[in-house]
Order: sequence, then C-alpha cells, then structure tokens
Amino acid sequence: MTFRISADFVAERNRSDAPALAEDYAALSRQLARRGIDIEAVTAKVAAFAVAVPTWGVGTGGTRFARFPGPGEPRGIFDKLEDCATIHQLTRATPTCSPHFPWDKVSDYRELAEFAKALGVGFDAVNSNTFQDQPGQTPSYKFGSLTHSLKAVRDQAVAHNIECIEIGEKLGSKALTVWIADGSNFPGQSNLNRVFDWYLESLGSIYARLPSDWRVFLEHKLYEPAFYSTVISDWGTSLMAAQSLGPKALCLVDLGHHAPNVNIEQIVARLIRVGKLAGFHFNDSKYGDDDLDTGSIDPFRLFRVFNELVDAGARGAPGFNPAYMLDQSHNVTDPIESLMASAIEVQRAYAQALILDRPALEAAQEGNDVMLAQRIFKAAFVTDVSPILAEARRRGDGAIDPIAAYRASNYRAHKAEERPAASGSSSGIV
Ligand code: LRH
Ligand code: MN
Repeated sequence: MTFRISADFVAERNRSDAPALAEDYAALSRQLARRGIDIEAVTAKVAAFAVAVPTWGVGTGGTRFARFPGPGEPRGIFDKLEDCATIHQLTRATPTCSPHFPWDKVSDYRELAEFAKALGVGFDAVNSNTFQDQPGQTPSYKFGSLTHSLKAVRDQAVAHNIECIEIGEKLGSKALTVWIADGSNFPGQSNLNRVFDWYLESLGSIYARLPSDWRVFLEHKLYEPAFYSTVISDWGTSLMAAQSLGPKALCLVDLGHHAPNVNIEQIVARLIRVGKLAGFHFNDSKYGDDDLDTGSIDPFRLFRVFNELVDAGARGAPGFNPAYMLDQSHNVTDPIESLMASAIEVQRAYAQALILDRPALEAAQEGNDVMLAQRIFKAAFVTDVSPILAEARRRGDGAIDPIAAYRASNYRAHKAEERPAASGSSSGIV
C-alpha cells in the first residue's frame, strides 16, 4: 500500500486554520456586499470550477540543457495519477488530468481507468505526440508528421492520433488535443501552402474517426522547435483549419504560444465569438514558451482572459464550453506544489472576474469615461479573493492551506522511499 495523505490529517490542520479564515471571509463578505455582490454565489461557482492537471507536469521538467530530477519522481502513469489525486485532495480544483501518449502508454487501459477511478481522478483531453520518434521508429518525424512530404509519414501520424482516440475512449475522455512541431528552420525548406494542405488532409482523416460526442482541439504555437515557420503558428491559421474541418474542431489557446505582448484576451474574445474556443493550456511566460507556473509572471493577463470568459458566460455565448487545463514544466520547484499553486491562481482569476461590476463597467464604457472604466476593471483584480478560494476548499474537505498541509504530510519524503530514484541525469522537458 503506498502512502496517501489521510482525510483526518487535512481536517486536523483545517481546524486550526478555520477561525482566521472565517474572520477574513466575513470581512470580504461585508466588503463585497457593499458592492452589491453576494459572496456565497461567487464561492459556489469557484467550488464548481475545475482545471485539469497535465500528467507530464507532475514529474520534474527540464530544458534542452538539463533536467534535475527531484526525490520521489513518478516512474510512470500510475505514480503520476497518485500525485494528481493528491493535488485534487488538497485543492479540490483538479478532478481530472490530461494524459499524453505514448508517454503514459500502458498495456491495460481498463486497469488504468479503474486505478484512476479508485483515486477519484478522471481524464480530460488526451494528447497525441508526433513530435518525437519512439525507439526504433521508422519512418522518422524529423521533418514533420501530419504535414510531412511523405504520405507514409503522414499516415503513421494519423494512425497514432486515431490510436489516442481509441485509448481515450477506454479512459472516458471526450477530446483529443493535437499539437504538432511541424515547420521549418530555413526559408525555402518547405512549401508554406502545401504543408497546410497536408495538415487539412491528415486532420480530415483524424476528424472522420472522432466519436460523435468527441471534440478535437487544435493547438497553435508561434515557434519551437521550428525556428523559421510553424505550420499551425497562430490563432488565425488554427481557426481556418477548425472552420474547414467542421463543428467538432476547435482552437486551443496555450498562453505561452504567442509572441511577447500579443493581446491574448482579444484572441479569446474572437474565438468565443465564432464558437471555436476549445479551451486553454494555462501557464505563464516572460520571453518564449517558458511553461512557468500560471499567474507567476503576469496575473493581470490571466485576469483579463477570465474577464472575457465570464463575460461570455454572462451573455450566454453560443457553443461556449471551454476545457481548462494546465500545461507547465517544473524545473526548479516541487511539481505538486507548483500545480497546486497554479490551479489556485486560475481559480483566483475566475473569482476576480466574477466580482467585476459588469453593469457599471458597461455604463462607463458606453459613456467613454476611460478612467472610471479602468478603475472598475482594476477594482476586481486588486480585491484579495483568497478567503473565497480557501473557503471553497474547506467546504470541499480540501486543505485551507494546501502547500502547508502537503509539506507537513511529508508526502514527498514518503514517495522518495517508495519510488527508487532513476539513475543518471538527462535533458528535455520530461
Ligand atoms: C507544446 C505543448 C503541447 C504539449 C507539449 C508538452 O509546446 O504546449 O501542448 O503536447 O507542450
Ligand atoms: Mn500546450
């Protein structure tokens, strides 16, 4: 039997934190009431909010230079699911995980589904991987996958994506995320039109194999690992593909996949407008696709994105049903701590957007009272909604202070004993 944090341990810790929380919650409740906002309505929505954990994020990540594994590294998907369950046990915000194949490949997916169910973890979108060659794989994806010049390579990549759908069906997933590294490093290396034709042809074959209640999420990325052109480089290209494929094809926004300073919340608003927003890979970045902890660099940007999401929900935007997932690489922190903190930062942006005084903002916008509009917008962002987030956790039998509870549980030390360290250092994101 492997170590699990007991519910009693969490309850015991909450008993000492509860009085201070009750005081802070009551004070915030009075403050919001003065602003005409019912805190209970916000807390209920936050408690129902969920974001999926990337299975590839619970192990220590790395860069092309190096990866410094920590103690108790998960050895495979079963260990990863244990860690995902611990993140949800303490935050009550992450009931599902998003698996990646073949990184999470097993021989018996029914056994995996049972194991996850017993841990209380479900499966969100499955991710395919045609950006790496598997040992002994021929032909290679060196020069592309779904858009490779050779039909045999495209067919191989299509077959892998269809296999991911079949695996996902066994796990209870309802979506496939397709991110491809396909692109070029030099002008002239590839025909920018033909590769898009091959993309549509390949995705068409995958789309045809989607079960009726499934969706396919197309993930755009400006660059890396291709450094001159990327086939699906921006939201416009992704939208062109999604619109040509059909209603089950949608556009996934990974926050780190844009040029610096791009107005991502406006991209979100445009995709919602045409009912093509798949959802998100949340993370943060200062320069490139840094995959840093969500809300760690630019929490105001995350708030601005959630403002568009809450606004869309409030006006009942057609087809608005985004999938929320984290996609991060934890190179210097305990991945479990980073994922818990990140899930909470996503909830924070949501709660801040929920308390924004929308009628007053609309009036200020209509009247072009620029300063008043800014103040109303900022007032929501600068409100410390931490008591709402903690109270939502407490009511869900999660930890009022997840990171403190996690550290006090010595979960990592227990896992270091149970999971012998893999020998040798390596590099790369996982
Ligand atoms: C590509 C990406 C994609 C995943 C990978 C791990 O940068 O964001 O979503 O497949 O990271
Ligand atoms: Mn991503």
